[in-house]
Amino acid sequence: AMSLLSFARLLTKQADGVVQRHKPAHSVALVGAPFSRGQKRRGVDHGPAAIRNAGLLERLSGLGCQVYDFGDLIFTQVPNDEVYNKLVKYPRSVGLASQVLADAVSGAVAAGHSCVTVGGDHSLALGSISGHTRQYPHLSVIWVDAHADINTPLTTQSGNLHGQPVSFLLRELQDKMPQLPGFSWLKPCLSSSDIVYIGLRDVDPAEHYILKNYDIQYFSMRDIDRLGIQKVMERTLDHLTGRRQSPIHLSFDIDAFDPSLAPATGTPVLGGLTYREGMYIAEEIHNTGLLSAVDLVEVNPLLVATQEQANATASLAVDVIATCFGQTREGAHVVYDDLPTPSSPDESDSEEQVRI
Ligand SMILES: [Mn+2]
Repeated sequence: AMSLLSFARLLTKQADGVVQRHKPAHSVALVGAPFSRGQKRRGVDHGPAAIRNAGLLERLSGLGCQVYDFGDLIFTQVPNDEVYNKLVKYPRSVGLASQVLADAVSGAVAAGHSCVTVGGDHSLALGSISGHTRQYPHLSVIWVDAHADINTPLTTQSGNLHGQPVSFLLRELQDKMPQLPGFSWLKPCLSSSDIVYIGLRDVDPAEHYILKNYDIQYFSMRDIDRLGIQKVMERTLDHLTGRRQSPIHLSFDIDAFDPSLAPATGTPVLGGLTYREGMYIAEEIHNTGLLSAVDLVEVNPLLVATQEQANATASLAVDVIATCFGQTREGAHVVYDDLPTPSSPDESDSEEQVRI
């Protein structure tokens, strides 16, 4: 049932004073992607439930969004999913899950929705970005993360595919990519100038080589310290939308935030985004009017000492998504065109007289 507040926000007054329902600001498809095989730690498949329990649907409805909940995808276990090259883990499972998600995101965007994918680990971005580009071949990707996730299967040290999705997506890297079992469906769909990173602070040597040699725009935490988040967002959006106004895909890893704010995640790194920097990023992306899909990944409610820490991390994820769809810190007014005035001037006169 719609809350009174959300109903009130759907109402607006026309110039002639007639109150009528107006078209919601966004129609949002919500896709749960409880997938964990892109990494080793257990629990990240509980991310979608944690984020739902933190009130995601209610918050989006409260903003006037029409939310279509696609539920949680079901990922089938691929039997005998042996490591590739003695290192890369669960290639067939990651490949299949991403294929399933690509179909879901593509379908949601084709139906006219903005698509929110809640994970699950970051290997899912293979699927969400591939699916998104089926509808919009030219995307701008903003990747907010402590890590660059751009190792290739031949440079990875951990073997975890959640540290590699970007390498599969970039056209320029394809001569460095081996054919992984389970990935034959995947076509590279981004150019290195289509992506900007924000929040980096734990980058492997091979990843740093790729960022530098393939001319990929990134803003590390040091850059945020140096420039401030306002300039970082200005430059990010100039870089991506300066030439053409492509739809934006935001891939937001909760580990971009400082671990004091987002402790429930698999690979926390000290010195991350503040709450205010995170909200500013999401506000600026909303303000472009170009946001078309969001991934919110790596919330792992099992990796914390207390339930409060898990709840705080999931609430932070909800704040990011809500801000992407129009929640503001300065407030907003849809229902007011005017302030209430005292109904009768005589009444206030008579009160005045009584006081005298
Ligand atoms: Mn990541």
